[in-house]
Amino acid sequence: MNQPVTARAHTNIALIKYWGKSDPELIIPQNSSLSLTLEPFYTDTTVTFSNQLTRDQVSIDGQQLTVAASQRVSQLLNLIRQQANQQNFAQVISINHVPTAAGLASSASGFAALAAAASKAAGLDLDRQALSRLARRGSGSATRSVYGGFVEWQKGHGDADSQAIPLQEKIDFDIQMIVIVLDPRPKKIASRAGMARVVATSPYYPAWPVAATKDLAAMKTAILKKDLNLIGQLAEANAMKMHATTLSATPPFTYFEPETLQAIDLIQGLRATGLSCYYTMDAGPNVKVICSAKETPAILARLRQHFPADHLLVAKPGPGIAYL
Ligand code: 2P0
Repeated sequence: MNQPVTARAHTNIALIKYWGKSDPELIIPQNSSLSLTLEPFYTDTTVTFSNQLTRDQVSIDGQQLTVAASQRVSQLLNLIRQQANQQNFAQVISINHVPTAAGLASSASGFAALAAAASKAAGLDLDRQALSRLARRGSGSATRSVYGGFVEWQKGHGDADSQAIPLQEKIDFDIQMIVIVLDPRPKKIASRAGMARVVATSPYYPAWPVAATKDLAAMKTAILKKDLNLIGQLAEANAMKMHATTLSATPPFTYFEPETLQAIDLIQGLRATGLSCYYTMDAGPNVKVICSAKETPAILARLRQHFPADHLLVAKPGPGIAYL
């Protein structure tokens, strides 16, 4: 039996979204994206290769997965086995440190932690760019979770250069997020299926990568200027452009729930009172508020009038992958 290796990766929220693939097999995106890694939400994954195993054994949060459910994990392990010339199956034990009600996707932190732990356990010594490309093969958003702080996933041209780069691992100005948990249930349409349907059927989709490319350039300037209001405005507008593509798909769909619109209305109202707060949303109904730590107490006080306190999760920027 080989030595167990444990890695920790934090989740990230995109300020400029990844939405749509040009190569679904290799997970090459149609547009580059930009995210903020978050400190309180992470996955710890331990991988051990062993010649005693007759198949990969995967457990998440104490639940043993079936062969079918662990297929995406085994696919990533197969890539690692090929690269490392490793014949053995693996035991994978993964624990998500995301509050149970958060309803935040764990595929970003999960596949980043798996790529880091499994590659090292298999005997590979990958640098972070190679790790980012490997994590990408598990899930697109995992590409960015290799790094902390502000991260850009450069779409590249193919497997060799579609990878993340750190823009600012240690952020030197005041920015964080408040996650408003509106619905912790699993999403109705998984992001993978949702974006595939949009790419295949929405007549508006071709406008998306063009708009996202412009938004990304503007966002990088806003980050350099440490301009929280501009970052928020750009993130909000970019998220809504992404969500506009779902309504124009066939059949149409939306990740919005009635409570999503209520939350958006509330944030717009808070902004009208002079607080710097902006919203973004991913492939689910929960709303993430972009704001400063300084104004978080005032924003939280208002949000608590409408949402239970344990559905409001404050998240500072977080670090990249670490071995434990
Ligand atoms: C993002 N999302 O940039 C975008 C915004 C959701 C909306 O990345 O198919 O689970 O595994 O590459 O990474 C979620 O999609 O999809 C996602 P796959 P993933 O964060």
